[in-house]
Amino acid sequence: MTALPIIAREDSRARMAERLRAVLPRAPKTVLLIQPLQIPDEKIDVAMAARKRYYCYPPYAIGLLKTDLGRRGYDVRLIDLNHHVLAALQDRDPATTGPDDIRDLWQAELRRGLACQPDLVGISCMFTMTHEVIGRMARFIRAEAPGVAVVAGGVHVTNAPEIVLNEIPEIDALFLHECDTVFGETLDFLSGRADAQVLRQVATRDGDGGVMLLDERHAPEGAVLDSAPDFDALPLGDYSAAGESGVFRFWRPAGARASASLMHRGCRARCTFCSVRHFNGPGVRGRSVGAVVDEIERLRDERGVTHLTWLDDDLFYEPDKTLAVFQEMTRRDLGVTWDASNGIIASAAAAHPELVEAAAASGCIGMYFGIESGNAEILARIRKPSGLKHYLRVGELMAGHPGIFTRGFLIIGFPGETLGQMRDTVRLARDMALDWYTVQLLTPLPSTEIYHEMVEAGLIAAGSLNTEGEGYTMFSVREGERQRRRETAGTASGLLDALDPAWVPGPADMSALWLMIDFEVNYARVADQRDPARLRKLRAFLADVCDRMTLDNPLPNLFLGLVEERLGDPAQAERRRHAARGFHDASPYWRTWFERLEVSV
Ligand code: B12
Ligand code: SF4
Repeated sequence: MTALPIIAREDSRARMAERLRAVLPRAPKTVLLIQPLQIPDEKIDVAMAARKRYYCYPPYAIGLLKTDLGRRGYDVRLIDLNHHVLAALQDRDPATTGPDDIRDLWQAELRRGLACQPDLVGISCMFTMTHEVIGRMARFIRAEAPGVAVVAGGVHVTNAPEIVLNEIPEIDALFLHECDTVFGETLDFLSGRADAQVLRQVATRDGDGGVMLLDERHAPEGAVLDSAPDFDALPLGDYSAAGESGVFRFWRPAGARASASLMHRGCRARCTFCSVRHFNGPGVRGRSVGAVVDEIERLRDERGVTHLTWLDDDLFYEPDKTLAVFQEMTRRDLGVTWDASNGIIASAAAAHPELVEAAAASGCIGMYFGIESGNAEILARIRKPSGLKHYLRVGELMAGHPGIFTRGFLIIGFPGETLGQMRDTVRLARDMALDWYTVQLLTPLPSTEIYHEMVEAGLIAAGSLNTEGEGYTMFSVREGERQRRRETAGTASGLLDALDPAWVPGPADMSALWLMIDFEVNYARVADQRDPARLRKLRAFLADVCDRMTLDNPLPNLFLGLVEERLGDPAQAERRRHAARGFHDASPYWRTWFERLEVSV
């Protein structure tokens, strides 16, 4: 996969104006905005969809665009193909539903959307792994409605505009970075209501085989940021019945209806593996307290939402304002629970225990912390905004809030990372003692510093999206799912035979390492746990893993058996152990691993 060179990263508005007039409609009136399916048809497992394992977030981005375009007088329709397909799959028989049926589902819904005869279709593309999907959608739109212009916006197209324009000829132009007003201003320009001065954050082909791009930025602030998304007739209150909104389903009140909200844009940090700084620019911009809490109240009253996940990258930025939001939620007695599935910066939580206190009082039931590594040298190299002492402090702090389920993100496989450094991560995770950890393999995202570093080191190819294969590739759903495919294939490596701390494992060693580290930071700790409050959290989590997330995995069943026994339920304990024995005996993969991990079933 090669990127087109950007021939003219030019600031000539006149030329851009001319090109946009050539490829986009004059005086557009009706605009169709699409949240795409987030996984390609053939990668969707229907049984997993029915267990609500795929993400199903409200389409916040296109909701905001509709608010702005509506104010400007455009007729805007929204369709959410991701929700549409996932909701439809809840009632399908996995044995008889295949990729063709999934394709038929999104195509029928897209055809229904096109019936409004839009002048322009806008596709949202957040993720690099959605690249292929948006290509298919653009081709379908071109075939169904040949005269209609197609544009796209979002994080992926911002990170890799030349690759998108090169590989998806059906997309006419791209909108980069945050487009709360930029998209509307461009439509106003096309309609003759604004002059070319408004053009920015837009890319298109230059007509000579290259790409032209106006990258002058305008980051939304103030009243624009305070706007709430207009979700039109989308059935927001039903989204969590079709998939995941936030990752704490097992700890939310039963029957909760989950949605999302946003307090801040951007992040104070600039971790080398993360694309937030490139996308949102430096600094953090926050909404006003009233705008945030009013939005939540309306979601509850008008859409029946009872649980929220924050979309923020830096929720605890502006401690006073964040505190005021939590206090206002408590004062209004909203009765809405919430989680921070995206992660909180540990040093911010450590410096502001009052925020954690107020969070708990305002309905927080789950927090993730971005930890990544337990090795000080790696943390400095990746520019993590927290250090080991912050992590340990957060561990102590959160132990005082047993109602909040705490999780930590860990990453292994940084360039040059040794086994000894990974062991530091295991040690830190154990000392920090959060409730559970998610271990991920490093994914080099286009536009990030680590991506360029790895290209220079020859670890990945320049211009590659790394969406497929066994090396440094994207997570399609969760790393656990990729692991499950390996289990089925029965490929355990002989990694445990080579335990030199100075050894730098390569991509081929990562699947075995992932399993070992997951075992060490999570399951091995269950055996030491005797505190009833912690055990109840583990029971809720592990039951969700066994009954919804991975149905025939002996490890969580075995440890859930232990938890049930400690909580005084011998019948459940035996049921889980029996299941664990069955899954273990049926799988050569797990028999090998149980032996290596020295676990007896
Ligand atoms: C919430 C979130 C999620 C949610 C989903 C949100 C959704 N709507 O579907 C969930 C939990 C599902 C998720 C999952 C993942 N995520 Co995520 N996520 C985010 C996060 C934190 C916020 C996104 C958001 O809602 N922002 C708020 C809204 C208002 O902004 P916006 O969506 O960007 O929209 C604006 C512009 O993009 C633009 N725009 C958007 N669409 C369109 C369309 C048109 C036509 C136009 C004109 C403009 C436009 O205008 C909008 C208004 O300003 C971002 C970080 C970030 N700051 O972007 C990471 C981020 C997008 N995620 C990222 C990653 C890596 C992942 C995962 C791979 C994580 C993992 N390891 O599993 C998965 C991938 C899921 C998959 N499909 O396989 C990366 C993506 C990088 C990349 N190149 O792919 C980001 C950037 C974070 C990072 N660390 O770098 N994520
Ligand atoms: S703290 Fe999180 S969101 Fe901020 S730059 Fe680092 S990884 Fe990205």
